[in-house]
Amino acid sequence: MNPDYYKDEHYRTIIHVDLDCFYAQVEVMKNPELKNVPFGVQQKNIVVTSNYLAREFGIRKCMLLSDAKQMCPNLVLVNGEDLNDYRSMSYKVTSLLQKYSNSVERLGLDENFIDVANLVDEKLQDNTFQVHSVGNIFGNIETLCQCGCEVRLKVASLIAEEMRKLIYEELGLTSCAGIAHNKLLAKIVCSKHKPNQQTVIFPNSALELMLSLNSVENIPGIGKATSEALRTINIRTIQDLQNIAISELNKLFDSEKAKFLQNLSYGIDKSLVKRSGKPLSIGLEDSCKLISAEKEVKEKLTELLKRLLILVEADGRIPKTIKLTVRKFDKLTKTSRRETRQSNINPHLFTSGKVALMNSGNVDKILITLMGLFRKIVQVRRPFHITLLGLSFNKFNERPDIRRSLALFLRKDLEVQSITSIENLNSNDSSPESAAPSPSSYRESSDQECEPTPKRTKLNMFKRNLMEYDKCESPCKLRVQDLQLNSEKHDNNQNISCPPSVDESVFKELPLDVQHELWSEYKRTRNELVNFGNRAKRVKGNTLLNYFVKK
Ligand code: DGT
Ligand code: MG
Repeated sequence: MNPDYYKDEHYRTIIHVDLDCFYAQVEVMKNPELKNVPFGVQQKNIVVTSNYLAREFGIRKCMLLSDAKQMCPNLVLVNGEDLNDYRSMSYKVTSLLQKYSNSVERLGLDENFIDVANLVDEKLQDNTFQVHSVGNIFGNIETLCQCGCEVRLKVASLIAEEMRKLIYEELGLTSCAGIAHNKLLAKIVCSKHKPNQQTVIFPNSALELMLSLNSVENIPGIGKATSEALRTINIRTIQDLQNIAISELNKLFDSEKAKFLQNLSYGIDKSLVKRSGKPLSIGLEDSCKLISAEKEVKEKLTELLKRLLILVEADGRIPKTIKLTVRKFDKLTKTSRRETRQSNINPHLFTSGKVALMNSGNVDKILITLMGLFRKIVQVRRPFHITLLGLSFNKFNERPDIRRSLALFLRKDLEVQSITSIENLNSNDSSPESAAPSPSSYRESSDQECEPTPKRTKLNMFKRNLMEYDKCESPCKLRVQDLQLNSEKHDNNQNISCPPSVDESVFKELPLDVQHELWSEYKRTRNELVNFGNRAKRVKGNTLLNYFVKK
């Protein structure tokens, strides 16, 4: 093998994080009494995982319920068919890991690969950084490679320790980590010491690690079909796969796959950590006893939709399409067939308030769409039998940042109401920050929208705040003072209520400081009305309060 190939490959620095008995840990959070009893998480008649106490009795993942009960008669069982809590915790873990690298790849609900090569480079530039490794080391360390990979992997082991600590401190979950120069080795070595431990492997021990797997079906990346195909040419062990002539593998697989498989047996994996985005679709489906009436279909869809809205809420995006899946059962032929139909939905249904607490009117609107889709799939005037219903949202828009849209709303107003003043101010203001707004924005303004020019000092202050807003890296950094135009200073401890003209459900969702701002503005307007009656000037332009006034 070309030594340069190894050298380049060794540059990579990958951490694999796997949460310990994931579903079980989430269940303990919901019911701490489970902590000290052996328990399993059940889906249908299978124990999909168990806590480590139950594993001491021999309980293994995906064991039949009956076998598990025989092994451990005191085994407590928890239903784990609703994945909502697991899914939302899973995304929280990934978000924490994304603090360390842009390249985070999710695998299932409880595993993540993180490429930390850049972070390792950064740490190594700091001369005061003390390089050492933490946790377990797989294999022997007497013949370490001299290319520098050893130092990099040691630094990565320190980063892995920090990640696991963060996951524990922030979310209360313990995890394992594997550290290696590729994804394959990182994943395999991660499982060598469990639970709540981490293990690093240096490239010189790659072969030893692969041989420790015994059978090819234990290699991540080799599924059931591939291992069955390999068995037809008598390949069962890792050594079998290493020793077979590639021409033999080519009889079963294309040349790319044949090479890929043989590489795996040597611990070689060139695949990159693929950055995981948000899921392309968010969906749920439930198999059910025969449903033969439209009323029952509607009830089931209502239940599914409410559960799905909780997931959409956690995801944060605004759905644009909804898809219905139906499995029809034919009593004559005793066969089932799945069919799907999808439809656009109005994104405005999701734009105010909490999605999960969507008002019943909006839920009903979505249900009307769903029942329309259902009638396209099923001829409801004839007898029908449904054994599964599923719903998913598939296209999404990002939710706009409320502060950013507020600032843009107010900035437009500033441009409209103060063309002359800004020009005048600019000519007097020597501050380099105070560049004039672009002339094109003037042209868009219309005279009808103009209102009296605000006082010069306030305008000046507001303009400076907007300049600061422009300099913000992220709109989230916009402070509430930046939005304070003509508002009185408020005492943080004062009571605030929702102004009568504002939708209360929207108000409740706003950050506290924006609520303060709205309430202050409402009080100021109300006082003016009390003090000046009809002489009080109603502010028609883009004020914060007007932004939220019910249409
Ligand atoms: P660990 O990592 O050995 O400490 O234990 P877990 O429970 O984290 O197991 P893992 O990492 O293989 O899988 C993560 C979760 O995924 C696990 O808590 C339950 C679920 N799960 C695992 N295997 C299966 C399966 O074959 N079917 C189903 N439905 N769920 C599974
Ligand atoms: Mg796990």
